[in-house]
Amino acid sequence: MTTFTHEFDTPVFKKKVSFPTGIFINNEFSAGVNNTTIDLVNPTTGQVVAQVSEGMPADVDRAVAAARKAFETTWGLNTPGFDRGRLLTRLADLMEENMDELAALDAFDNGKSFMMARHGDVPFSISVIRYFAGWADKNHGQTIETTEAKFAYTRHEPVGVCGQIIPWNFPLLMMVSKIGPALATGCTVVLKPSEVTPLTALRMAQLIVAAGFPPGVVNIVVGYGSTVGQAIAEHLGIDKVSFTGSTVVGRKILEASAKSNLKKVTLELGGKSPSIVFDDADLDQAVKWVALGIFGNAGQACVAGSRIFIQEGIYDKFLEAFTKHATSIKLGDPFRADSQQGPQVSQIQYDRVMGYINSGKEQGAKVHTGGSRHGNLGYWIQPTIFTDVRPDMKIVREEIFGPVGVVIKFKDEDDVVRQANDTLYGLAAAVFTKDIKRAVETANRVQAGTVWVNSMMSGNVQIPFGGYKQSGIGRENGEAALAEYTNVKAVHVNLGHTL
Ligand code: TXE
Repeated sequence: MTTFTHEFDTPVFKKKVSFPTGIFINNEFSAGVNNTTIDLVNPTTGQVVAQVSEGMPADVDRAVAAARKAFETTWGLNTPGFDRGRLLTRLADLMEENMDELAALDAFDNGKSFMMARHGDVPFSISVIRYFAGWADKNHGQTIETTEAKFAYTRHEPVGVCGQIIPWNFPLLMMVSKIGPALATGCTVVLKPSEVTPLTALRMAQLIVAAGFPPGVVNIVVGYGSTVGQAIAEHLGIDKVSFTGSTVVGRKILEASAKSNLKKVTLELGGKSPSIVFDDADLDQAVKWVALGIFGNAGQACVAGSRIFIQEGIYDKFLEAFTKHATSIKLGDPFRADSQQGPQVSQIQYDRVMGYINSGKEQGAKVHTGGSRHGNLGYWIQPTIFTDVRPDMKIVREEIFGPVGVVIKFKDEDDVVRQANDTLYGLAAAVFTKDIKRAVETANRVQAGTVWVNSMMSGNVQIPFGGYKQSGIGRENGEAALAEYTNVKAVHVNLGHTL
């Protein structure tokens, strides 16, 4: 079986880290049925740095059997919500004790800045587990008045065994956003991390054991989408699948559900979110938020504000300040304290993003800044701004998922709302203005699951998150997430009404 061992000796984190990287079933690690491995590549250098065990559909079968048994014996309705919450709280405590290590693993696997992971992704992830720990004994049904001859009530029962398929852009955060509500409501889990960034999930497996979760409650099968992911989506023993990733794969998941057992499906998919800057906005603040919105996490965020709409009165001034900001972003080793942008996650993603940059150039858009590779090693791309774009260009219509924004001029509210909504997606939007009426009216008219006013990318676990249109189905975070993991049962008790 494979193990990850690495001596971190960096300016921000020094420690030897070692843990098993096998298939995690019934609280134990083992090799996959095929005994094959997946290479992990460090995106800052392009070098292979570790191996993890590769799962196969037969490993998914093993994991589903373990999850089913746990659901029917030690978890689900067998463990009171209060106790489920206590275990989740213990898990959050253990995560807190290991914050640096979790941040280091996310940075190592994904290429994101250690400092940003340590002060952003990891504390947010801990808050997710704590928040759902709190819900575990509070997700009540209702009593419902009908007639005096009937007593009716509802119960929120766990859906059962949940398949959870996550991507590589926020490895830890994606994992906890899925397991948090599942475990709080009493579901058991078969999780497939991205084959590109499985390390934090596997380290979390150890913390899950240490927290005291019974065997089979959480199972983790690392593997490729076409094998393990597809097997989860098609599995007859899985009651619900929750997926975050591309819209293309989201469609396949829905199709697999339809063709197998009509398992419940929630999808968090892509976006092409608008950032809208009105001419009365605080320019300095707007520039910083808009830049965070498109260059944060190297542009690898589903909510990235990749279409930047600027009102004509401040277009030139904004573009000048925005360009200055973009060129000042420090690309560097994720383990240096001052690095602001890391590499793209993989060769595939690098090629995909560069393909979009080239298509923008070919279709006649102007590269205002950036547009090229950064350095000679790994998968680094300069922060890139396109201007002179047309609505039909690929870089305006499709999700690029890299540090590449298009800047578009607009006239007034009607004009920008029409352009902002001219997309298949509807994940997020940001509006910058000092005029509260304009802010609220625009927020109401934009078709998106999240709208930020005078900020961008700021999330809280208390607030529901999800997409309109082809950005997804269902909600994560907030109370809304609980409904995605429960069935509502209505019980009618006859108190004397005779036939
Ligand atoms: O995504 P995939 P990729 C978007 C973004 C990016 C593009 C491609 O635009 O450029 O998708 O990225 C698993 N059945 N997003 O190729 O393939 C896969 O193993 C079941 C947006 O990495 O969708 C991984 O675990 N599962 C997004 C997960 O799906 C399958 C985050 C996501 O990978 C599968 C990532 C299949 N047939 C990419 N094929 C966001 N919403 O944040 C793959 N997978």
